[in-house]
Amino acid sequence: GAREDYRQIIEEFNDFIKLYEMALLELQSDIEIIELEWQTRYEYSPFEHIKTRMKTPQSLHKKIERKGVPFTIEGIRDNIFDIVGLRIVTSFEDDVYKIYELLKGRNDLKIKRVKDYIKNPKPSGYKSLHLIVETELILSEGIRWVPAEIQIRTLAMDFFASTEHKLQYKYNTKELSQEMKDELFEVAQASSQLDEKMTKVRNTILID
Ligand code: 0O2
Repeated sequence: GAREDYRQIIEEFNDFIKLYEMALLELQSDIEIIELEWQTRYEYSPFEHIKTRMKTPQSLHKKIERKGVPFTIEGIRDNIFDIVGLRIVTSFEDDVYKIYELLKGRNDLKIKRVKDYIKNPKPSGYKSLHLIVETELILSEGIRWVPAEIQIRTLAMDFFASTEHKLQYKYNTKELSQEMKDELFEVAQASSQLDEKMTKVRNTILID
């Protein structure tokens, strides 16, 4: 009956999402181990902090609608690659690329797509390096490769992105006036200048 069908759909959906939850755990521990290794091996670690999140069902639904694909397991599996999200925040801009190189060398990670919003910032001024990856998940039934998005950015880029995201949310997206957008863009430029200045200071210290 309809009730049985409904129950089956929910069960299948739960199993499907569980795979992503497992991938999040896996990816998080992989990154934390890299971070710990750096801290113990070298005096300096490029990691400032790490944050993880699972996409909320609301956000997932919104994105599916925006993309115009069906809200089904297949629709989600084939079109949404950021159900698992991991953000790595660094101190300096070149640390972003240092971490990227490090991830590139791993056998348990496939880098499927790179979106470099540091070299090509978004119109908002947003900067970040986005990697669409697949992480290896070893299950009793075999190996699964599960998609995830890794965002790598500096503290200054993160300050801009997190604060601007909050404002967008507060004012319910497209409501931001041009004046506000311009002001935010200036904040993004100022954040970039902070990164440049910090790098200069560090380079001076390294040379001295
Ligand atoms: P959440 O989950 O709340 O962070 P695509 O799949 O490539 O067609 P998508 O996913 O929009 O399109 O690609 P993109 O732009 O590479 O990644 C979107 C994510 O980047 C956003 O997640 C934000 O986390 C971040 N982002 C992109 N542009 C901006 C921006 O202008 N300001 C801020 N603050 N963040 C930005 P979501 O989808 O918003 O969801």
